[in-house]
Amino acid sequence: MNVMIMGMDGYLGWALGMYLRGRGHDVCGVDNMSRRRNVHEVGSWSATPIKTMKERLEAYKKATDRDLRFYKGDLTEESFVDLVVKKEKPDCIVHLGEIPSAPYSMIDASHCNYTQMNNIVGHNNILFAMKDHVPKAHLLKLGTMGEYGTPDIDIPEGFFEIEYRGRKDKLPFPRQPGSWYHLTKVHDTWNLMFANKIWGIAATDVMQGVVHGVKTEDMVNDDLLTRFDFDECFGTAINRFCAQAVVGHDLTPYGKGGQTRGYLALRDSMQCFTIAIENPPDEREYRVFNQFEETYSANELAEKVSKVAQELGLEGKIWNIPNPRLEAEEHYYEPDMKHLPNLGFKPTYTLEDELRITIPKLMEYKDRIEAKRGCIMPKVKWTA
Ligand code: NAD
Ligand code: USQ
Repeated sequence: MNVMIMGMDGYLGWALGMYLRGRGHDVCGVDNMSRRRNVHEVGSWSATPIKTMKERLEAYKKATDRDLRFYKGDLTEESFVDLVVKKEKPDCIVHLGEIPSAPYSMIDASHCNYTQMNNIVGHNNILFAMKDHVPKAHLLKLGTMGEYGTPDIDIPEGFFEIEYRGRKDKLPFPRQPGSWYHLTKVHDTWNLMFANKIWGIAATDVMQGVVHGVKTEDMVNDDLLTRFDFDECFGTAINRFCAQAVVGHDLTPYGKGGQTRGYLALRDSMQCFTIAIENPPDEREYRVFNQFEETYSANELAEKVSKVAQELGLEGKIWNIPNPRLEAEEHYYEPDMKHLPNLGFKPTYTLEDELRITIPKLMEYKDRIEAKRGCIMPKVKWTA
């Protein structure tokens, strides 16, 4: 299959490009390298010393004798997106090319607007280019479990049956996102459903939980590593806890630490994407997959990281600090996850398995985390 990955320089995109190529797909990618700039802007860098895209492509060729094609460009530029989609005519576009940080979008008006413009406009440009050049292709679009928020009832996969004033319908499940970033994903969802309705674009809208870990089997040497962030904006709680443990910083669950999310190992997220790509939706179908393996609260995560850190001779002390975010710190969380297992997905890596790979790998790069220690404690406040 001819697969185009939007956001191929990113945490997931680089790992996915190699994974799909290794399975025999023809893979090309697009990126504007903005993740690198945005992390630099907040004063940090990847704990893993990632190579430039040119070096990555050369290292991949050297290690495997396989090629990946790459286009540097911005998805918010309509003519660029039109051109690459027209040239490549992909069977499937995996859209990972958005700004993924909730705290970054909450810094101020310009970061909110940058995130919203980048994500919503880039996605719309892909939809229009698909309509014009590959109307029968499959769009695998990355949304987030955070679109649903934390309702006090079970969370279905996208839609639910509802009875209201004696009548029944199947409707989109209510979205209650918790940041300007998470809102971009909700806006994308409505735009995607509309494009599906009017143009019949076949789509898988993936509501993905937090992905963690740093290595996949394709990263046979460190020139092929993917990025791993630990600053307050681009580092997720679990990746931050791992980096914190490595440099002897206290692990920082926010507030009461009861905020619960779905988690998925990087290596298993490759399996999920591949299942979705190789089992495309029917013509004109719009489907939603919730994508995660296990659910944990921030406190439970910190305890797991602390346990593995201690096995490795690190201290792993936990310190619940005041929560800079506005969010439920104790809540019900019971999302469904049936569609991927129905297509054959089997979780293979537990959170602890992954931590036993991630933390030792980070220990090799302890100096890089230490050098940016000032980026660990949160400064961005959700409320006025
Ligand atoms: P990432 O920032 O590492 O990767 C995104 C890539 O897209 C970056 O390399 C960035 O430079 C590129 N990009 C952004 N805007 C672009 C534009 N306008 N034009 C071209 N390239 C652009 O993020 P990630 O962690 O790999 O996440 C990928 C996607 O998955 C995002 O949409 C994110 O919201 C979603 N997601 C990620 C997670 C997670 O835990 N990593 C969880 C749920 C959903
Ligand atoms: N948290 C802590 N301590 C920290 C950092 C975060 O307790 O040091 C807490 C947060 O308050 C939050 C939870 O951990 O309650 C998750 O935060 P996070 O930064 O790990 O993840 P989040 O902001 O939700 O965003 C991440 C990705 C995003 C993706 C989302 C999936 O950055 O791209 O969309 O996870 S989900 O969480 O399911 O919405």
